[in-house]
Amino acid sequence: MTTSSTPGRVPVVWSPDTRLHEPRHEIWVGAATPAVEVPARVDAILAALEGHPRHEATRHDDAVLSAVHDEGLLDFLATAAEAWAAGPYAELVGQDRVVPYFFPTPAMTQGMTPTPAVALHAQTGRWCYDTMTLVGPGTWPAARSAIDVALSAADLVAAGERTAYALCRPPGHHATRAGYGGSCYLNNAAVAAEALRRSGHERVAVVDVDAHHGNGTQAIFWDRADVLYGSVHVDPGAGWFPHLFGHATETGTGEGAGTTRNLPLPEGTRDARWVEAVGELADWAGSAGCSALVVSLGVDAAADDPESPLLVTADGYRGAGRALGALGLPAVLVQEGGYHLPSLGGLVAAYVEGHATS
Ligand code: SP5
Ligand code: ZN
Repeated sequence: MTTSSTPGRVPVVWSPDTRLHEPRHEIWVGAATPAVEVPARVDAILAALEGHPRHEATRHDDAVLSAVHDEGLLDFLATAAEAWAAGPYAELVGQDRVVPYFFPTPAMTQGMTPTPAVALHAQTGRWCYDTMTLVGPGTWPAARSAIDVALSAADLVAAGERTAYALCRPPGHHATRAGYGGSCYLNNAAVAAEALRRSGHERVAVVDVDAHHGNGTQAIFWDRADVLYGSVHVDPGAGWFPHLFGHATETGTGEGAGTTRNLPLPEGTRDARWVEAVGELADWAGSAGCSALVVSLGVDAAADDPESPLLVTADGYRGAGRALGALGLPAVLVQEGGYHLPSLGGLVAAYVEGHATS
């Protein structure tokens, strides 16, 4: 067990099983487009973090996972690919990815209590809220192993490491208690935060620097005072995913009133204002008396990222790392988005270096 850390060296926790998820496609505005959340992301990040000690995740039971997610979602994700393979879909449509076509929204049910759908292709939309997040044969083992990665990193921090990096894939911050979407299935960062709570930290901050708002993490902790959620992201009010959430007016409810903070930024923001916004979230988390930190480390705010609107550079990510590392809190860094394979690893390494040396 490590009880002291070498400055600048951050344990990198990973699992080879995170490569098993192959989404292949995203269905977007009715067309199948090539998936960007691909297994090669894992190897790009591992290569860039080669100088840091590497730890393979160990298996954890479902206790923390079940505290964060609805059992129905977990059962669906664990069994959907096999059930799909057993159905007529290969013959009917010639493809083996579970994808919804039917969504039981309030507009359809209009206050009536629906009887759960029998057909698998009609059940999927109960749990999946978009058409971009396909489930294949490797999705569950990968998503479940990403939870083990997050929990193993939280273990290292609980044992005295100042900072641990969790190479989670698929990402997680769009997954809600009972829903998946946005290329996310299980909420790795929320599970890490819950684990830190259970290891004795009375108040934990989750700070999310992914280009997109982490609506899942926000929803999971929306009414809780013991886990703060702060995010900097491209403004959903300008038309960006996740569309409904991430506005500055969303601040939490009940005991969680004031424990959510959103800093939506316009397209074309660039480093200076983006790093300043990360600093505002760091100040907020620091002054709220948090004793541990989870960073939802998406690097899709980078200029090279496909569709990236925020135009952040590696220097910007290094600056974000410095701002959050300067809090001096025990921290689990959880990988979220970031899709430009040639620059992805360098962006993660820049953040980790900034965080660990500040
Ligand atoms: C974890 C994370 O970063 N999830 C990103 C989810 C948002 N994706 C929105 C993509 C919408 C448009 N995609 C068009 C693909 C055209 N090739
Ligand atoms: Zn993102």
